[in-house]
Amino acid sequence: MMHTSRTGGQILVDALKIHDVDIAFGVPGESYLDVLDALFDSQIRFIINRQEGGAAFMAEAYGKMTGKPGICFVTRGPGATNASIGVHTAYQDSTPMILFIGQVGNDFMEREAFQEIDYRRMFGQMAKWVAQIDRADRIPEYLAHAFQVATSGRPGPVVLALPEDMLISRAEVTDTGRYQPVQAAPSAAQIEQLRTLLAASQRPLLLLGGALWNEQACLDLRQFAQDNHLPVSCAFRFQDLFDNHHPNYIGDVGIGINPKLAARVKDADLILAFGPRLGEMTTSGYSLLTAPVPRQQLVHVHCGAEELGRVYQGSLMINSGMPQLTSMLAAMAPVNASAWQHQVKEARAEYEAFQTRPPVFKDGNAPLDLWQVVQELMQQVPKDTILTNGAGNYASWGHRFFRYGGMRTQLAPTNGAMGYGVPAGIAAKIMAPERTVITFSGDGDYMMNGQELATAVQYRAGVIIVVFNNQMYGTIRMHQERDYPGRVSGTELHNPDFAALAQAYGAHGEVVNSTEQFGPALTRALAHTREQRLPAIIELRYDGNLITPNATLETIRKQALAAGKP
Ligand SMILES: Cc1ncc(C[n+]2csc(CCOP(=O)(O)OP(=O)(O)O)c2C)c(N)n1
Ligand SMILES: [Mg+2]
Repeated sequence: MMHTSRTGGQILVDALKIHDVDIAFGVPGESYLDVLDALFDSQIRFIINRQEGGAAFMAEAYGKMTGKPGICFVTRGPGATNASIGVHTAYQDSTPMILFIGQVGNDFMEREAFQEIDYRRMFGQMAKWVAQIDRADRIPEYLAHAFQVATSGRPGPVVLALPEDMLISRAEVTDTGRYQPVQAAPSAAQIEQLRTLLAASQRPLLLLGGALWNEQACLDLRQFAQDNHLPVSCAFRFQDLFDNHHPNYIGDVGIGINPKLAARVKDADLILAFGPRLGEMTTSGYSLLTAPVPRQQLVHVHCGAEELGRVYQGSLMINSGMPQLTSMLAAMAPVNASAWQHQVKEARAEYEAFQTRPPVFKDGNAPLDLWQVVQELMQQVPKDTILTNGAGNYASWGHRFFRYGGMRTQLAPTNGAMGYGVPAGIAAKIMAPERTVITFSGDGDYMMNGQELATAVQYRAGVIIVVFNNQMYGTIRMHQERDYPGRVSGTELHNPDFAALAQAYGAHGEVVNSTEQFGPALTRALAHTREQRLPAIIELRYDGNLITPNATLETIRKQALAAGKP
């Protein structure tokens, strides 16, 4: 219907409602006051963050969790530059997201006015579409297009700049309808071809990943895997696409991959890659599959046509969304699996063996056993618990030993962005207050977005943040010891008392120094977050020498020295 005259801000917020937006994240700026004013009258929950990096990560986590674009509002130059990390993450992780940026008015544009940036150039390489809305009467069109682009094909971020004078100008304009995400689907002939390749194989392996999965797609996929007795692996940081407790699940193909699983991927004669980008982390530096022509037969299914054949020439490449693929797979007549059926049990046994107490804790001397911490965690939390993390070596304790309960129990950045876990955990708890949310964070990692703890307290988001405090940027130190043994440079950290810090924010905080202390501390934190609806930090203080499940810093250094490194 034709509306009476509205301001740009009102037209924009009305469009958000039409496109089903319930929550937006952001940091305010005087550049978009009219939007803030329109939000005042709307049902949309506007979560105010403490830094735009936190806001953008929260919007990204929203997009990952719901499949709907995460909405983020920030101000000009300084706000936009802070938010850029979330845009990059959404791009590499194929997450639908829309970043709105208050922009200099058209009256001052191109003078390098206060905080002025041309966002088309700034975000050109890390967003699917960057535009500036110069006329209020075209807001409905731009918004419909933005939602469409963010969710169709390979999902990703869209950036829209909002000049201040445009936002306060008035227009009479008709609203659009709700956006409709568009995805391709396999043809019947392609499914038949896939079936023929599968029937002819001896050692097939499923590799799941990427965007656009939903509950039903995961169920249909499970049916297909069961019917055809297929071993199922998940790509780097997509470990929740298949219930890790299921007997067909055999592990994740990511950083620190189980060597036995790596051997299976290399030795497979058919890889069914449903959804993942076959990127550097998932292919162990393009080594599990040789580029550009893999040794294995490869069926690559991806929602973005441009991603198919980007690195690897598959035997069969299918452009499809995941529900479109899996509904057809669930209906496909199963093939005779007698050639590989036994491999599922073997591979599952290898996965379970890889999850037993690892070498660094075998002698039982460490006061705080991180493997035991994860075991205790799994005992105490429900199966649908969401586990989030950022980047750092600490993340491997979750990735390797935690069993993710299925869709959507993991929020983690495939682009390896530090500082992601805390805002993602808070956003998850805001979206799903009834679920348990645990964030794993390094001491370095926590400090990159720890300010969002104030957001968690403000909105009573009872997330439990486990800070792995080894007093260093451990990942970099590990590489340092490998390449420049004994020459510690730029990687040591002197940290605050994280428990006291938590308390200063009004959160619950505890320090854990020994294995026995963790269980009771977790029980208290769970009770606190449930009853008070406030966040909690559990700081794990442990020996920094314990850098990975397999090797200590000391052994890495010794090996490097023995190899004649400088
Ligand atoms: C935003 C960002 N900055 C820098 C890096 C490079 N980096 C990767 S891991 C890491 C250290 C992480 O330290 P911490 O969080 O303490 O975890 P630890 O490795 O010690 O377990 C750094 C600096 C990154 N991935 N992301
Ligand atoms: Mg650290």
